[in-house]
Order: sequence, then C-alpha cells, then structure tokens
Amino acid sequence: MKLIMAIVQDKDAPRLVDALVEKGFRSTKLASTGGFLREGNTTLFVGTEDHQVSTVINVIKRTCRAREQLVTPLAPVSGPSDSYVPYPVEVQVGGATIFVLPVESLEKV
Ligand code: 2BA
Repeated sequence: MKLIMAIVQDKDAPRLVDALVEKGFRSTKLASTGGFLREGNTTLFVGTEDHQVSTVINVIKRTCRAREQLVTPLAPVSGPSDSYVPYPVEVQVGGATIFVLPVESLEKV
C-alpha cells in the first residue's frame, strides 16, 4: 500500500477531490501553506494499493495545472538599500508536487 501526498493549488483542489471520488478513491484534504510564497495551498492524502498509484497520479495530472505567479522579493532587513529594486519576479507554481510513501499498515478501529 502507498500514501500519496499531493500539494496542489487551492483553485484545483475541489475538482481534484471530485475526480478522485468519481474514480472510487478516498482522500483527506488539508489546508497548507507554501514555504516560498507563504500562500495557501492544499495537501491531499490518498491511501491506495500499489497498482492504483499511477491511476491517482494520472487523475492529478489531468486536473491540476501550472500557473504563473508574480512574487515581489522582500526588502533587505538591514534598512534601506540603494541597490534594492522591488521588481516582481515570475515563478511557475504547480500543477502538483507529489510524494509517494510506503505504508506499513492501515488500521481502522
Ligand atoms: P511554495 O513553497 O510557496 O513554492 C511556490 C513556487 O515557488 C514553487 O512551485 C516554485 O516554482 C517556486 N519556488 C519554491 N521555492 C523556490 C526557491 N527556493 N527559489 C525559487 N523558486 C522557488 P512548485 O515547485 O510547483 O511548488 C508548489 C508548492 O509545493 C510549494 O509552494 C510547496 O508548498 C510545495 N512543495 C514543492 N516542493 C516541495 C518539497 N520538496 N517539499 C515540500 N513541499 C514542497
């Protein structure tokens, strides 16, 4: 058995959960925050059998898409600097960051 942890954009999360339910997969949705942008994203846990992992990843690929996002770098902490120009830079976020972890056991009590 595997645990799939998928970090996706909030905009894609509802469609992804619906698509997983439609295919018969259970999931748990957590509100999370990216360490770089410090903005909200969604982490989904999906526990599934090994042979179903590629199906789940395909559902994620079909449902989540990459988007460009502008980030304005923070000003230096040590006071005003002549060399600092706060130009926004563009980063590409998503479609999804997916971790696949082995599961030792699943107990439901
Ligand atoms: P954030 O950490 O907010 O990162 C958002 C996007 O900013 C990233 O998109 C990437 O394009 C860019 N980025 C992140 N760190 C960077 C850095 N040090 N320098 C330059 N650009 C950087 P994604 O790679 O698609 O990641 C989306 C979200 O997935 C991340 O949000 C984070 O919440 C999660 N994530 C990505 N890689 C991870 C990892 N190795 N471990 C844990 N979480 C991860």
